Amino acid sequence: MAIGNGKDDGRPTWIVTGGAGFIGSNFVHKVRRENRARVVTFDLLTYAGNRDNLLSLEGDPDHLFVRGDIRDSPAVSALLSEIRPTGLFHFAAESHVDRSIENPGEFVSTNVTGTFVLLDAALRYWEREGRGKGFRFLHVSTDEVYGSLSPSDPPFTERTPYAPNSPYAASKAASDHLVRAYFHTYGLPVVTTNCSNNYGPWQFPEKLIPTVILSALEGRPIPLYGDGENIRDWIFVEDHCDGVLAAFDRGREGETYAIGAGNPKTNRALIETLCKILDRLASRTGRSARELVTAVPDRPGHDRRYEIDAARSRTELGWTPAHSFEEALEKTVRWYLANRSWWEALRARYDGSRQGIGRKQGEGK
Ligand code: NAD
Ligand code: TDX
Repeated sequence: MAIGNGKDDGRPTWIVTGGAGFIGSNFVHKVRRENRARVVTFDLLTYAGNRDNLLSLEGDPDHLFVRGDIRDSPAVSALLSEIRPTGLFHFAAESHVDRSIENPGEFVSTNVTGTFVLLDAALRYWEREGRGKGFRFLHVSTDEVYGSLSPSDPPFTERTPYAPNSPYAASKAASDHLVRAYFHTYGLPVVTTNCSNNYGPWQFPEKLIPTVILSALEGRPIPLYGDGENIRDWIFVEDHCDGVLAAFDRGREGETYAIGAGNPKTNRALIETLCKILDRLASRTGRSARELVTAVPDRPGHDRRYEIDAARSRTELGWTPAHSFEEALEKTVRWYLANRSWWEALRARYDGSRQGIGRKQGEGK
């Protein structure tokens, strides 16, 4: 397993789990674009992982793709021994709430057991030689671990008690607790980030924003869950990646950092904004995409409101989001318009029905 033409010129090498997924691939591209480190992407390529997300890195001698499972302890240990990284960025997860409702076991297995296996292998590596290299374990988590806010509650901070409501959120909360325990018990240098809802290029079309964009482009119904008044706090994926890097560089060991860009929107308002952008950039019929919005039964246990207070990240990490919501949303729509072949290949592989795009045609219900 060689990276960087096998030369050790003292530059850092990082392992990125889940680097073929949505946020992970944006992160890998950013790190390589800015030449911050050599990168080894370690990814199982589940339905959500896609080699095409890293296509432009083919031929980059400072990027290596390794297909593997974070639950495979011998494989993870061998990877650490061979790569000898100074950082491990843990993005790999089962990430879609609707799927966690249908199939919670997969979430416990990947998000809880997978994180445990990584932590345990990282601890052995750190005790052996990682300590001397200044090794850090950066755990990427979510604001969903804090549960749901009522209209009068202040936004989430790092001090908000955990109250996960979906199997996805509970599995991420469990992984956060294991990360914390490995710091407090063994001293493993960990930092955790808890971020709000991301949007941007390479997001798998089961999540809300790509669902709206692709449904509008294909003239399919745009599914709006429940009364459409649930609130999510939106952040452009590159701003999240900057926050992860800031936490790795400047975060205090054992600490958690809430990351959010201060854009809380109801789903109805967000879809309205997207439809306006789509009508302007991509209307083929002269009819508004708004006509496609269709109320569908609500998600069970659907959290009402998320919102992040990112004051600690701003003050301690010196991090601040660089993108405005409206501009980055339009940039995202333009990306999906310019990268039809990327999502058409996914459409061909997977059924695009509600909650089912990740299921191969003919599979499941
Ligand atoms: P994603 O579903 O797009 O990608 C997940 C990646 O992990 C895929 O490439 C998949 O192949 C890989 N993977 C899954 N199981 C694996 C295993 N057992 N071994 C190795 N690789 C495996 O997810 P995403 O939206 O990019 O989220 C990345 C991380 O960020 C997750 O930990 C998620 O909880 C967290 N997060 C996501 C958001 C968001 O809005 N999407 C917000 C906050 C935090
Ligand atoms: O078709 C849809 N219609 C709809 O109304 C979909 C897919 C979603 N929704 C609603 C449900 C949510 O209120 O939109 C909101 C956003 O839904 P998702 O895109 O599924 O995201 P969410 O459930 O909020 O979780 C996301 O943010 C936090 C990510 O999937 C998680 O990985 C991350 O941790």
